[in-house]
Amino acid sequence: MPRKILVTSALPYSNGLIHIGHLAGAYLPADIYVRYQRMAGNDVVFICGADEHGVPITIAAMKQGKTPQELVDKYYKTNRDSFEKFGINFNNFSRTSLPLHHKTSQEFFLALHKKGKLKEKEIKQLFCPEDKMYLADRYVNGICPKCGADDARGDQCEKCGSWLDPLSLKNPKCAICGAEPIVKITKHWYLPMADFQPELETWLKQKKNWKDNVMNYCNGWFKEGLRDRAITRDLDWGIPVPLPDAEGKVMYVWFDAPIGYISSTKEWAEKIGQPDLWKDYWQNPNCELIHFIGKDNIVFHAIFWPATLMEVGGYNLPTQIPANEFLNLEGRKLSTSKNYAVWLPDYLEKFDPDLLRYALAANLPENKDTDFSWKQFQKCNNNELADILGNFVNRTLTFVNKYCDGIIPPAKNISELDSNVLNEVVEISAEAGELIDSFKIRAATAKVMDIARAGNRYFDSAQPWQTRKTDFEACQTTLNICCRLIRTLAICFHPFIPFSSDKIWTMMGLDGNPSDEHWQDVAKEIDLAGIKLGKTEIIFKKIDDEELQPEIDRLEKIVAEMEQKNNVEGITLMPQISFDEFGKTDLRVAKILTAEPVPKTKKLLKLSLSIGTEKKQVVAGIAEFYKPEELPGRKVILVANLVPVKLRGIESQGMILAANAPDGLSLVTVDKNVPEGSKVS
Ligand code: B3M
Ligand code: ZN
Repeated sequence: MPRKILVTSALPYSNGLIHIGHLAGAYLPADIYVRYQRMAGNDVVFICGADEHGVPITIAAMKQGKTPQELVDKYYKTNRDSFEKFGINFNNFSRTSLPLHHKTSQEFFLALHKKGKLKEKEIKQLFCPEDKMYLADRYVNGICPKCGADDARGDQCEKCGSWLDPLSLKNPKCAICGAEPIVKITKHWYLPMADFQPELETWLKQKKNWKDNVMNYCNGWFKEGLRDRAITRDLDWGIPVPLPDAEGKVMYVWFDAPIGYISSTKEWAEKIGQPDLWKDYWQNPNCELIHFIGKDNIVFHAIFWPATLMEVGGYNLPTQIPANEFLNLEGRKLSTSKNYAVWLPDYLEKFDPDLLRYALAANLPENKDTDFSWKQFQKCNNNELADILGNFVNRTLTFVNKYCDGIIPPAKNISELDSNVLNEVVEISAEAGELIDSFKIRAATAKVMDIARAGNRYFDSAQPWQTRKTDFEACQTTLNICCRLIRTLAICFHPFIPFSSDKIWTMMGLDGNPSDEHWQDVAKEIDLAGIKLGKTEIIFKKIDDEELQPEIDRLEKIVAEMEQKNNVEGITLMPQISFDEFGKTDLRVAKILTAEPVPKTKKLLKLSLSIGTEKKQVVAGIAEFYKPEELPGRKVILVANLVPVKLRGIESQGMILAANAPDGLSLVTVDKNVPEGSKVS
């Protein structure tokens, strides 16, 4: 029985271009999965679209001097085109500004409202007297009430990772004009998440094969207890709240965005002339729902979205959420604002899509953050695609052209060596399929390359260059088998490098397309004898250092600029203090005993430290730069006499010193072996 599967990739905001981090997180793995499932005979619909609402859009529009509509129109087209050129094979790439999506979202909102699932609350909110608007989310900046960082946004502090209430910001300023906001009363609608928590927990507990990152994250939220979540905003860009007393209110972007998966499916069904078919993917309990996302979207997909679906009722809940970790670039975090990224349109102007598809697939951040570097990209191309896969195809087809007039020769007597390799690749391809099916796409990539390795080994052992002279029939058999292996390779590589797999297929003179073949039939006994090869060429050319140097240079220049900027900024010293004032700070050498993540935050670690006779507990914003397991045993500098504060409900009894490096924090440590508790002055 074929499975029915609806696959989604996170809807990218229409406020910027697609970069390699996006690709590795939510798009490439989904595309590989989808292509494989189709070849495995399953019924798959692959849905995406542009996320066109919310403050990320309006702020970007303002910065670029455009209206939100102009901005989203621009990025919708560019992003849709680059996905297509990169071979991301969506059935539909919709947009959330479409009337169909507005209608669907309003139906969701009304359904919740009618069922009495929404809470209405009058709340205080910041309002800019100059711009005459409420300052939702990122429209206000100020000092973080938790860690004191001076550039916290209304919704979140980047420094300590806390989710904030804009009213709690100290010294708040309008992000548009810098004016000091006033407080006004406004009404909003909330999802009472605490009411939904028991049902959500029960549902999530049944998910036995979900990834640890997703489960841990959700359990962290549950442990703290879910709280009311506002799903409306006072903005003029977004989906109007469909209630009579809701003038000027729109839906919060994270309320409407996931509904975009449904409206995109509806749009697809309409486009193919079967307007009701979407129901078969959303309301038929036999359909699996799989959301591919990056780790920053976990809470929205694994908690808020399922809650919405449950409370509205009648829809399938996510079957799987294979969230990926982050991809770094040349050892540093990507930064879109600093242009430190590899942008898809730029890449596609210079290189083939398949090379990046392969390099990323071989290095997906499935269980931990991984790093993309141009050197690794070059290695993947030169040492694997060209030297292993390309070499096997090339040497085989060259022999067929040279010694068999370009016609695949017959296999007469199959030896043990021949049948062994045929059996071996059947096994490898089955294993690769299982790996993809269980979202281990990185391992699957290595597996399919093993088929080409097996091919090369076989070619070397069978020595057709010898048998050509001594036993031509044996030589023909070898080449026949090699051609079968190439057919298998074209099929198995199709999900990963579809353009090259099509090319190989055509070079082999085969009819149709490798994607029309069944994965299970890779080793079907088809005798290719008699088929005339198509025009052959080298599929993967080596990339030399000179070709990559401009890319490496571009990134190094950005790093240098970031460092320079840091240096220049660092020169503005703070006001002078006296010796006495400094002397009040009790700095001590402290040994880290344990370190663990703080639930529901990305940035905080809870540390316990020893200063000799005493232990201290500190909550430090270093989780993005240090893994908990690498910390115990390290000696750091502790500000030991700070008044304790509570961060995320956890007492922090001091602060550890760290330097602000351009790509993150670097802990200050001691040079020699100093006993813990030693005074630092
Ligand atoms: N646009 C956030 C992001 O691009 C958001 C995803 C929506 S998925 C429903 O990270
Ligand atoms: Zn303002």
